[in-house]
Amino acid sequence: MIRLVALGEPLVQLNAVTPGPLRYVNYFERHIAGSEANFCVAAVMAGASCGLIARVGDDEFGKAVLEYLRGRGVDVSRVRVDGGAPTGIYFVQRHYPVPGRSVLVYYRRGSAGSRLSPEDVDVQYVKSADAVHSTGITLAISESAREAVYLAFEHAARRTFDTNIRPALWPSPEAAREAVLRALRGGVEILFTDPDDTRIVLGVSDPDEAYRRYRELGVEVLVYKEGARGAYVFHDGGKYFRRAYAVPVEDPTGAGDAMAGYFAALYLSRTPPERALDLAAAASTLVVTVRGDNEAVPTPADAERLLSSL
Ligand code: KDG
Repeated sequence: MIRLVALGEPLVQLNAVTPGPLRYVNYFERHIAGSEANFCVAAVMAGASCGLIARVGDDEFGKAVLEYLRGRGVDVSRVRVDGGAPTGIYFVQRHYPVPGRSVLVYYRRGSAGSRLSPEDVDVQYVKSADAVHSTGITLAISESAREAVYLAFEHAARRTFDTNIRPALWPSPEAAREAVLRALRGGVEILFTDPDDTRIVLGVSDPDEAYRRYRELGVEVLVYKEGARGAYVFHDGGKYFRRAYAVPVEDPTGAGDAMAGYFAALYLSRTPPERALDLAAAASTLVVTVRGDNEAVPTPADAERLLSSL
């Protein structure tokens, strides 16, 4: 079984039960999310093992994160409980101002998760994994978290990375660009990204041009997500496009993480990239049909059922 490790902040998500501006939303549904936690759940669903390196607060929400992720089969043995700061939370505003899209409103500055630091990186644990994953979110939340990612990447056998640039978390696009380019420097085997992030990182958004440029930076496999249109996988000089399925969208948050966790787990266990992308696209399709970032990630058999129903 492929063994993955991810670094990043797990968060409590308060998802608006009704669509529209948050100021008129009276009910929220609580979920456990955070990009790398979502990645781990998806990887486990796809048949890998995944451990999370993170911090949570010594509070009820921190307990909820640990119990939920443990229950989903994620190894939380390297999630440290930090009594000095609270577990981070965020709200999801749905279908407003753009129908079909969500807006994330963070209350996480100074959170326990953002205090992730190189001290939390158990080098032996990292070295024993087949691959280490992180995202631009972890690079953004604090300098110590960013250094933790660079340290883990230095010791990783293989690296996977999702640019996940959340403009609300960065002082400027240039800061994001610089941090992402540094993460790519040691050689990332699978890069997950999209046109918006690639415009920031490379100044281009055409998928073929993006592949050419990322390849020069050492990326072997590029998963280029074009949202509601579909996604490409580029590898060995070739490309394959998977059109997205048209489904009713409840909340697209977490779709990219489902695709990344699923794809990484399958590809690294030697599933051909085209097949891995088909199944990963099925996983991310199901995620957008519900609130919550990871509850609807399917088993491979259910992903297959969706693929064969189309
Ligand atoms: O990809 C989904 C994430 O954006 C969401 O779970 C919250 O981790 C999160 C973040 O920092 O945006």
